[in-house]
Amino acid sequence: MKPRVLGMILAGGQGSRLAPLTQKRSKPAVPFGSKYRIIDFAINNFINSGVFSIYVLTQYKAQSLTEHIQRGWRFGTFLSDYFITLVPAQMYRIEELGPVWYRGTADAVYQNMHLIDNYEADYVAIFSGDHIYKMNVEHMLQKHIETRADVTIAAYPMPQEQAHQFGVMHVDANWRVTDFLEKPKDPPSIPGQPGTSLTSMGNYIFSRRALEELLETNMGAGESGFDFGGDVIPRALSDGYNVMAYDFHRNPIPGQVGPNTYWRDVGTLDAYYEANMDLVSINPEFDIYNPEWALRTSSEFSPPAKFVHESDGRKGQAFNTIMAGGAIISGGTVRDSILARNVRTHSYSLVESSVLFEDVEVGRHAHLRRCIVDKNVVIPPGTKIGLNLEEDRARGFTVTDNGVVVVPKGYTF
Ligand code: ADQ
Ligand code: ADP
Repeated sequence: MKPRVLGMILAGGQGSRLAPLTQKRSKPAVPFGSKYRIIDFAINNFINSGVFSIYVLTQYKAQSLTEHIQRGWRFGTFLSDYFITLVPAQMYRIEELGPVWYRGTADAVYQNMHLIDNYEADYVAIFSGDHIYKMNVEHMLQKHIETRADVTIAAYPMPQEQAHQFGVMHVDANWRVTDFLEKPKDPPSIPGQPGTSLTSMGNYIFSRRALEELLETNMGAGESGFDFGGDVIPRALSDGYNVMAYDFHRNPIPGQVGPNTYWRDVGTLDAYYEANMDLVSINPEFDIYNPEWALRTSSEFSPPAKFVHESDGRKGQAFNTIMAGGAIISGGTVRDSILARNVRTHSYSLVESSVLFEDVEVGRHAHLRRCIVDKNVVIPPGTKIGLNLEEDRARGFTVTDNGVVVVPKGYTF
């Protein structure tokens, strides 16, 4: 019999370091790469790995995420094991716990243990909805089963100077986790690999019984805090559970040659911007065109994209750019940019190295460089953004450490 695997995506994070993009939506709902939302990558990882029973746990500012999932992600089948269902914080255990929202990642699962029971899961794959990557979850499950693990943690070797933002593990020669430190100030390196630390990707596979014991016995008895990284994993180690690390670099993706190395947290505006720019580089590190690992998203209606070349010589043109349906480049130039649905750029405008969200209009003679423009912004003719950062700060735009200018959703000039 095939094991029953339940997928749970943690999608409640505030993503405050991505503000203003997360002012009105949670991090997993932030648009990425023209057509996608960040959460789409996690959902595709499950679906492409044959995990079709998926709960998405939401909390903060979930409206945009809810609408995205409801519109776009439906299996439309009578098979009851095929579902993508939103699970908002709803105080399901109010009688026991009092009126509390999800107090952390592990609590989000703890408050929904009934879903795991009802599904009669053998394994529960609890994945973060915050990252851009491809991951074959089936392969990780195989390793979890082969090693008879109670918990398996996906592990990514990271430059040591960045590792303090993550959970950091020590493993033995068999990749058994011997120590786990959540966001240590001074992260240790991998023995024999100075300068590199083994970090947790925040993706876990639990055997059901271990998950129940760890959550019900410890958290339910008030013996543990509420996060997987800070509380449950260290607890699993001190209680003697078999905790294994899974080497992400050995994760095989159909249609992809070489080791799987691409995983981005996109937790800051600069990281988010760079990950977008990678997609329009000549040889992107992250391949969105691999037919063997389809990247689906909510398929909303939009008319075809269009380039307009006027008879007086005004050329609408784009280079090294990806754009979604409904975009019209009319007599202006776009370079090295990402355009979402229904973006309009007008004659004599120049858009360079920028990320434009849905329904952004760029007026005549406007010039944009290295900026992110959130949804529903009309940029008046002649406006310059990203050319004088002092002026951009004075307008109230966010300017990142690397000088990327972010225009918030619905901004009016
Ligand atoms: P953090 O980066 O601190 O560390 P965290 O804020 O705990 O991540 O969020 C993890 C995931 O859970 C995200 O997808 C987020 O959207 C979601 N989430 C957060 N709070 C939630 C809530 N209340 N309800 C539902 N979902 C919620 C974690 C681990 C580290 C690991 C990094 C990898 O603790 O050990 O290295 O992820 O990014
Ligand atoms: P996104 O910009 O992520 O695509 P939308 O603009 O489609 O999100 O908004 C999704 C939903 O979020 C809207 O239907 C609306 O109900 C809600 N929403 C957006 N902005 C606000 C706001 N400022 N206050 C309250 N609800 C909002």
